[in-house]
Amino acid sequence: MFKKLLVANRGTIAIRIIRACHELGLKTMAVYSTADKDSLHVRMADEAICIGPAAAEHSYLNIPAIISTALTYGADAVHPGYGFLSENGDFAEACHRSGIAFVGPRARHIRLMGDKPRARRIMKRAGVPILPGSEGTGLTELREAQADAKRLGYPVLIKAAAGGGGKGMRIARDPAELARLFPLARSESEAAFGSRTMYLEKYLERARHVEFQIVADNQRKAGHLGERDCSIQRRHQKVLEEAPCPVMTKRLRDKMGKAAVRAAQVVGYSNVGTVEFLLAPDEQFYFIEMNTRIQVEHGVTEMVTSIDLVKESVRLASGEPLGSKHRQVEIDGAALECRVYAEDPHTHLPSPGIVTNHHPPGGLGVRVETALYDGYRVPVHYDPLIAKVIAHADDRAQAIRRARAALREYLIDGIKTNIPLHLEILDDADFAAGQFGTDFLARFEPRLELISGGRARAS
Ligand code: MV4
Repeated sequence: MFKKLLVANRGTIAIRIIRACHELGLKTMAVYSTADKDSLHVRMADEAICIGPAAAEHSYLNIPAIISTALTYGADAVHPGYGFLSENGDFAEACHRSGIAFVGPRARHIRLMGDKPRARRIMKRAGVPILPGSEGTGLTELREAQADAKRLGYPVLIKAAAGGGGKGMRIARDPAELARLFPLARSESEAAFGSRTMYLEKYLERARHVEFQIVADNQRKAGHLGERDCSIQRRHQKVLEEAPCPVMTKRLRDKMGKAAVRAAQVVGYSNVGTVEFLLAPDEQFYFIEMNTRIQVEHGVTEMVTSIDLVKESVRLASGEPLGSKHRQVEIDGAALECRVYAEDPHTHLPSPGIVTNHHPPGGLGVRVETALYDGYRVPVHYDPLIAKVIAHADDRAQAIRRARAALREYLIDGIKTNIPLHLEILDDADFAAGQFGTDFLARFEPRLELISGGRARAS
């Protein structure tokens, strides 16, 4: 096992990683930007080093600064968390070349799954179902997209080959929309990923976003820890996730789980990872992408499996084999995660500032992951996710009640949050019935905004 682990992240996930390491008996080292000097992760780690200014590009994304900090202070492992450098093949390779263990898959697998058309090709060959879409390595020109759309039929989804998580994604319902949106999506991809390569997929409406948690060791042993339903997203930012998926059956879980494990095993994947599928109302499912990192929503899987995924990621990176209990797990009850964002609930604009009063909820089955404290200033420079409220109970109806009670109790003064949006979702009849898909918030939000008197926003 490692001796000292450098946490290459901030906020809630940095704290989560520090806790897991301390349980494993590892020393921890935080890195931080000047904007985060008063952050909780800096205090909680055994050591902390300032690596640059507020702009992430010069601090949390600064590969040479992080590698040299690890080498100087003798960290033998680095955990990237999610976001920032977590899916950067160059960073994983730089760690490896410096003799530092990267807690995650090998650089090759990060790069492979980061190339979405390539991942599609591999899955197709492995017999994992994919949606009809562009073949080959992707495309850059509108006329190529037009030819593919003609073959696929509308609506189509324009996706970035280097994308993921919905960035640079656009729905085109007819040729005019394709002509208008393709250049937009391509520019967005170029700005975000430095890549003009795109691909099309047939757009699947009213599907659910169901992702499987994968665990795999260095000896090609792999298993899954069940699924999460992440259909409730706003502009491709997840808002609420849950485990298990409300419409899942044992038979379907077994079938989708086998496909997810095959997806990981055909490439020889190691460490924790997530295989994303779209699940259609007819129970057909399609691979959309694989995420080669721990995810924000890992906590709901932890609650229903009692497996600490962050500890597992560290153990697997150190070369420990997958235990037999991780290859066939029981799903215990239901868990919901509400992502609390520092944003105006009506305009969805970020609401940074000083938290004058912070009192998180608690009690049986309530878990809060946050880096907030009284007097903390939420910086403007980073993601507005400030807390995750996770409720776990014997069944989904109880978990919803527990989440609702917890959110009502949550006191955060000084900044605006999306807690009112969560309370609306948790009170919704379709949500309670588990009857929702990826279009849920699009249908839902105008109603919220009328009730609360906010201005309607076109999306
Ligand atoms: C799709 C899709 C429908 N058809 N692909 C969004 C995030 C990214 N990882 C994949 N996503 C989707 N891909 C095809 N071919 C639906 C989603 C999707 C979604 C789309 C619109 C609004 C909300 C959504 C929530 C989850 C997934």
